[in-house]
Amino acid sequence: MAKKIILKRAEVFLVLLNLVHPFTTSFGTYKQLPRPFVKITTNDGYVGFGEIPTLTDPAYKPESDYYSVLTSLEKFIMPAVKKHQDEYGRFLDVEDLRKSYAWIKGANFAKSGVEAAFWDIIAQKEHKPLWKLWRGSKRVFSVGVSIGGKTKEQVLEKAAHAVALGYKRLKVKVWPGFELTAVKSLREQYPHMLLQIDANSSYTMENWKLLKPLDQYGLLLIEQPLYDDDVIYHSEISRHIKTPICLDESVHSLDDAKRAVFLWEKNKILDRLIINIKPPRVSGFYEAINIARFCGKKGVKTWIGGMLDSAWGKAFNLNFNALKEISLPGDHFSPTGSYFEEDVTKTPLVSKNGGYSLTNAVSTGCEINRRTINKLGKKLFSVSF
Ligand code: OSB
Ligand code: MG
Repeated sequence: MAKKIILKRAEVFLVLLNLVHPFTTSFGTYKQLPRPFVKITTNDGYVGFGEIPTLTDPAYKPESDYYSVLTSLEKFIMPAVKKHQDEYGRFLDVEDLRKSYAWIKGANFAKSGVEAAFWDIIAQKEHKPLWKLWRGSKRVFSVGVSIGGKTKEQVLEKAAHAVALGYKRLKVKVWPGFELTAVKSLREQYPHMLLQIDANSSYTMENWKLLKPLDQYGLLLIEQPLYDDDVIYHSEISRHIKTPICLDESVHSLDDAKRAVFLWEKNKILDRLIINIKPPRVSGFYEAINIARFCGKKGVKTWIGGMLDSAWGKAFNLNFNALKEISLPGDHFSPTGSYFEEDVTKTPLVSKNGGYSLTNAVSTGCEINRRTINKLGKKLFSVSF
């Protein structure tokens, strides 16, 4: 068990990350991503970092933009954490931390950054890699990439790059009218590749039938075709599409995952449900682990989604991938080498032949470069305990 944690200081930085190649989804194209990083220092000298993989606007989900994350952190979450320490003098574990801000509705992205910094500290205190702390057992696994291109040519170019780098699974961003073009051209080029699509909520109950012809292309899954807050209509259209539906945006908690399983089970199509577990979307790794275990028990496949995270965030996700319940390759790497012109870790994460091997190094297994955080970032506020 973790020894108790007494906080000394919490700081929030906004780090400006520049993408090497623009990334396009159904909701927009991103080039530059300002990212909040939470830095926590304990009274016995441990320092933990947590990245909050926000975008510049709330087009993916409410509260996934950095403006709202910074407000939630400054006005509500940090004061709640401080109040807990003022009252009890310490934190016993991650559950204790989560209790301190449990009354705050939503703000999952913001909460996840504080929790990640806490996990980093606990792993260091216990001198363990995160994957061991989380009782993971798979040290080697395949990884995938997410391709966000505006045109067929851009998609094929990124895919060629990814395939040359050895990645084992391609996911491509689609929207109404682009689905067949993207899938057909990728399938022609790569008949045996694990292939899946992500619609990021761009279809409606009026046009979802555009997805039906995709059944003949042997896709692993169709990710979040409908509304970002919907589970019910997704379960309904899943009755008419053979390819499994994967939920991303609409799962915020273990309860949401349970509700989805309930509906797909009721329709007797549970083998058509897959869940993308994105830790920041569900408030952090604690909840993410519980979702993975629940889905594992139900036989529902899961994988780990990314948010164009820096190498620091990706390293947390790679450790999470060690859980035996995570059954499909995650979005862990950029299709074109590295996502950012300059990243925040001292050494880059390296995939060999489309796989990743976890080491016995403490915490994430890599070191954050504090000089880069200071160079690309600005300290916005801090709390002293
Ligand atoms: O829906 O998975 C998504 C990026 C930004 C917002 C939403 C999503 C994505 C990705 C990126 O697909 C995956 C990655 O980080 O490699
Ligand atoms: Mg997605």
